[in-house]
Amino acid sequence: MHVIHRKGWEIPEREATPEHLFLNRRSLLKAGAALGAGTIAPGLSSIAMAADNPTAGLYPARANDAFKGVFTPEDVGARYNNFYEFGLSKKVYAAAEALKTRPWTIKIDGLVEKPMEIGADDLIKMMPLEERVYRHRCVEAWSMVLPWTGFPLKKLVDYARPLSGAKYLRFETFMDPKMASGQRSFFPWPYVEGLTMAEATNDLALMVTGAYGKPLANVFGAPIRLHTPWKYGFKSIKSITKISFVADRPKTFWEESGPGEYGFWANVNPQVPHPRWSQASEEVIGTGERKPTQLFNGYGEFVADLYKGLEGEKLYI
Ligand SMILES: Nc1nc2c(c(=O)[nH]1)N[C@H]1C(S)=C(S)[C@@H](COP(=O)(O)O)O[C@H]1N2
Ligand SMILES: [Mo]
Repeated sequence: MHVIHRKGWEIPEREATPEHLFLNRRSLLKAGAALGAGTIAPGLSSIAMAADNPTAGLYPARANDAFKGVFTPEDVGARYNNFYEFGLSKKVYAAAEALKTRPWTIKIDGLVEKPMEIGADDLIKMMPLEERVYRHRCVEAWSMVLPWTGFPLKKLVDYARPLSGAKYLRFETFMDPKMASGQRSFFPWPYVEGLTMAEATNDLALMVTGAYGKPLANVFGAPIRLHTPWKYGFKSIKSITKISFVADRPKTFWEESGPGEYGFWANVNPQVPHPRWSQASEEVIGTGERKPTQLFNGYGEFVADLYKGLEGEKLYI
């Protein structure tokens, strides 16, 4: 796939690059000089991956030059997460090791030419993987920058061959309260998210299969999750088992949990506060620094068109 190089997608170093990030980057660069800036040197990370992963050979994938940048170190990014299936704390990485990611199938159903079920490994092998460094902004007013591997969701939409009546995608996470202790709590499990067809086929919408140049660690939502970097992080559903093409707007997990606080659109906007806190700035995880939040998390020129004519909607909640 060819992506036109656009300067605006780059993450400049001046954007929150603390001392230890520089250090981390410098050692990465030294060790992987031949790879060039923005790519990931294999074998440097302290965080292990499953040895028996048949897709391991696909990593690191080719870097997408339009999305290079300085990212949050792995020992920070993989140690501060939201994954409510495994508890409400940010330190869920150990609990998330209970997630059994193989075998894993993804159901594609609803308004498609032919509903199907596909193995996650087969899907990942079939799709054109690339590395993209993306900003991530949680609705709780913190952020990080993550080096993902994945493929554009649009590729999966094309593969699914939706019928003309399909207006939305509805995503669902696994449901297994025995394995995932958090699913024994009062929330409306399983986790559900949704996008419009136009959002899903925007080039920024990424199906993520890896991070830090390796297959996705459990805590990031293995084996496959979504990232829509212009939206609050809760839209980026983890550990997907079902994608349905539907005519009506799906009711999401967070809309059901807190309808006054979380909506369908959830586009990042510093001027629209959460009912209980400001969204004007964000804490950069790992540095303690606060910086101003950007409209659409800085990706506005690429996604703002999606919302023309929808001004009456609650686009920023
Ligand atoms: N299934 C599922 N997906 C989820 C969540 C979750 O609890 N369960 N948390 C969301 C929230 S609030 C955020 S901020 C991101 C966190 O992604 P990260 O841990 O990879 O940074 O995942 C999102 N996707
Ligand atoms: Mo979040």
